Amino acid sequence: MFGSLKDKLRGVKEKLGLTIESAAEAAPEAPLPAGDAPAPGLEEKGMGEEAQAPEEKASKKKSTFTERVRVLVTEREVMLGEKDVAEPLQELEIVLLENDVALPVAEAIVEHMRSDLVGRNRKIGASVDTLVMDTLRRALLTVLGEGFSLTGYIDSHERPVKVLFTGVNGTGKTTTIAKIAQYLRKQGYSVVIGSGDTFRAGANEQMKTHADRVGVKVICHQEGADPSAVLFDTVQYATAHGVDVVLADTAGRFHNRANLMNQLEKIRRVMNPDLVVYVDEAVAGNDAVIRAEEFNNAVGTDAVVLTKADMDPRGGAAISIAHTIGKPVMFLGVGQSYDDVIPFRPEDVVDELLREEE
Ligand SMILES: Nc1nc2c(ncn2[C@@H]2O[C@H](COP(=O)(O)OP(=O)(O)OP(=O)(O)O)[C@@H](O)[C@H]2O)c(=O)[nH]1
Ligand SMILES: [Mg+2]
Repeated sequence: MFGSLKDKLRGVKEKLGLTIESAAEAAPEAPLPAGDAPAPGLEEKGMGEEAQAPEEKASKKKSTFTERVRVLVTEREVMLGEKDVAEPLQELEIVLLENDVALPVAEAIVEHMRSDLVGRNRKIGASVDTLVMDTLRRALLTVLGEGFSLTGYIDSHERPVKVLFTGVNGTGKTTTIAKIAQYLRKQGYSVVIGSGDTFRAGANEQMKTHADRVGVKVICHQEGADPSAVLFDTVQYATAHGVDVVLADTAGRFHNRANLMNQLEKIRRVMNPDLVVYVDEAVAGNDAVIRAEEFNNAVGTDAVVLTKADMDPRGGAAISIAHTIGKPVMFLGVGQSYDDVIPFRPEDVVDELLREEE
């Protein structure tokens, strides 16, 4: 998962680390006594040059550090200027964009890193790596949002909790429903599935096969029936039998197909879902982000599932989608078996992205 981005991030981390190291090394030869260091505030206002002791100024390599670094070395404390970090951060932005991170999200990450690194005294201590990793980690976490715990939601809401799955064709809605059904059953919740794709030939059979394999009841009508009616019946069944969760499948559709979007609107009215979940594939990168936004505008979205993350070396959609549409990612699909679904926990995703060994 996200192999290409991980590799590239490793390069950026190294470069940023080297930049910080060289900023520290280029400081005056003899460390200043702590009391003689110019105050950080002066540096931020660009007054450091004037405030600097003449001997310190003389010992600096002018070509490298004019208006560039206000480096103070006091037990390896370093103060970084805008220009110190400009090049590695530009490189980071390019790496993010090349890996399908949406432009505003890449900018937000870079901006967060810049404000985190620049203009403050940094005790780099033994490990520049740690400084770089921590900064990158914080920047990624700000755009990944908080995630969404489905079980937490179920526990705090009246049952049955009704979850409606939407999205374009072939992205993994039906498979995801089977995976989530299995996940919820393993956590002790009872589940019923509504086979709301009455449009595509063979969709009922596909859903039934999945449901049988994960041991969950499925409510079906005939092909061509009104999906609202199927899902209404599914909710009735869940209420009558004390079932905890309704998972409602729908036919794949594009947001610009007015009749199909109206049908989805009717489904919403009739089954009154607690959560509308948008499913798309991580491998679609920016397209997934754009489509998610369109669905969110057209029928609303409460949470997102990104499938096929196992086949996505870039990770751009996973990083961008929550920040772009303002709705959390709930699960990642990571393979073809029923256990291949993992709750989206931003900390785990960042760990994966910054993990050193393959
Ligand atoms: N590698 C991988 N494949 C997946 C994942 N999720 C779904 N798939 C595959 O994607 C294909 C489409 O999955 P479906 O569940 O039928 O997709 P759908 O959105 O219901 O499709 P329509 O009902 O036609 O719109 C199947 O071959 C799935 O096995 C995943 O997380 N990883
Ligand atoms: Mg389907």
